[in-house]
Amino acid sequence: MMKKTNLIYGALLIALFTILLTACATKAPAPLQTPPPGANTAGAPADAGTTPSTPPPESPPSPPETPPTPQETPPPNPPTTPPTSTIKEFTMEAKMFEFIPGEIRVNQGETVRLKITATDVKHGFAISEYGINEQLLVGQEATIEFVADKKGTFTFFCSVMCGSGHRDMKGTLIVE
Ligand SMILES: [Cu+2]
Repeated sequence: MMKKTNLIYGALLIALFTILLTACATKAPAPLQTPPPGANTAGAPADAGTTPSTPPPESPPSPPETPPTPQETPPPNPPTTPPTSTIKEFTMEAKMFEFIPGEIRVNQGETVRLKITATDVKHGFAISEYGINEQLLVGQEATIEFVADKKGTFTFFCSVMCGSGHRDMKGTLIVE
């Protein structure tokens, strides 16, 4: 009895396995085979469609890369530098009882550099509005530098008593 039962169970198990295997084999191949044809067919067109569409996006990026922009940037820099370094330099003489030249004309924002030498006695050079007041020793060139940031006409004058005409020892600074 036992042996027969075992045999029967064994046969049933084998049958079940066979059925399962067959079923799996049938089902497995079916799905696998079906997709391939469909996938290939659909895949080819899909890829074809994707491929053409991909290049266009890449093309647009290329234009943005245009180097012209960087090249245009350099020019602005050079022009900016010159104005900044604008210095108006004047060599002047101070003597009884005048400054030579007696008139200095500059543009607003320019840096003014005055090189003044007293040739007879000690004098001074002052511009009240710019807070300038320097002594000018005989034979020694004094350098006075300032930024002409205030527009207008200003009087520069001798600030060291140098004689009878001292009060009339003046000149004019014009900032336009
Ligand atoms: Cu003086």
